[in-house]
Amino acid sequence: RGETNAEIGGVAESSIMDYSNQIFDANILVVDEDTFQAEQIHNVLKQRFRSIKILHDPKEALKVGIKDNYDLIISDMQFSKTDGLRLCSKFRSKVETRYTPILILSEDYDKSNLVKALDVGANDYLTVPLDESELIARVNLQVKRKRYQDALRMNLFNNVEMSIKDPLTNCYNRRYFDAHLRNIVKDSVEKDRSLSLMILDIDYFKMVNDNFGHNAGDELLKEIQKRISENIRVTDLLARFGGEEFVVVMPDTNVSDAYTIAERIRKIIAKEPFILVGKNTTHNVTVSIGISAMQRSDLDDVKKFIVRADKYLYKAKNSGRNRVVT
Ligand code: GH3
Ligand code: MG
Ligand code: MG
Ligand code: MG
Repeated sequence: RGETNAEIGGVAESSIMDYSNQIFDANILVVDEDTFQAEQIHNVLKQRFRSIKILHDPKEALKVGIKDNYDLIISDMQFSKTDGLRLCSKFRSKVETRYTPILILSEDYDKSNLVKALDVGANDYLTVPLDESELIARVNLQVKRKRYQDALRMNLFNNVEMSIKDPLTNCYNRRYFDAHLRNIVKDSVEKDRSLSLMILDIDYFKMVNDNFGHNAGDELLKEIQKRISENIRVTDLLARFGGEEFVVVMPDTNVSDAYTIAERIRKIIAKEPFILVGKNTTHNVTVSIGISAMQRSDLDDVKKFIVRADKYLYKAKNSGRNRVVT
């Protein structure tokens, strides 16, 4: 009955069986129509856990449980208008409470109901009359498991973020761009829509590093990224292409619209001097931009799409910088 240590991924047994006077940082919701029983649970748990909320109405509990972030929900099996199983499956069907541990309280040892409870997603159960130390042990177990799962989820999320985002500017990195460009091209070809690509390179960026230091250069890169992202659509893909080069892929955008967008970005960067943090000065920065229009044949080799934009960027540099070339 219940869960073993193996199932919770090696959370130490000592911590589960820890009955010291320590208060755990847990937020627990108790749903029980029986005010006496609810009070009894409250009295036991309040000595061990930071926050216990008691609700008697299952409807209200559903609302509150979804709105506030609980580490554990303890629900009675019987209610006058519904039953604990239904409440449990409702919690499971909501994204906010999909992974919230649920403990079911059963008035008597009704095996078929308990099996059903586990079936609809309850994590564990307790039988009444309640045994104080069993209540604490089972609540402890679920709270620890929740902590452990949250940590895993967070870890996974961070790893995915790290592999596709550039840590300095927080926009997509080259790896993400390379992995997605072909799909975007394919999609545009299939839908017979236009697609444009711009490469933006900061002019004389080496001078910023040389004159103001690498940190100032980094701050400037962040500000450039900010100005670009503020002037493109959410459907456009912005990525850091190289050290001080950015690339923007713009679906449903022909060359002349892309030129308009690029000119807007160029002007916004050239017009407003950059504040160099800690240097007590500002610096005027310009960028050069090359734009290419997607051709159906780019699907054979999407590098050609990038190479064309890069050629125009080179032209922009050679014809005086601070300009857009298509
Ligand atoms: P232009 O493009 O106008 O020809 O001149 P530039 O000086 O910008 O060109 P170049 O490509 O030769 O130099 C780019 C410089 O960008 C070199 C490198 O030190 C700097 N850089 C690249 N990545 C970073 C970064 O992450 N942080 C900082 N601070 N500098 C970087
Ligand atoms: Mg460069
Ligand atoms: Mg360069
Ligand atoms: Mg440059």
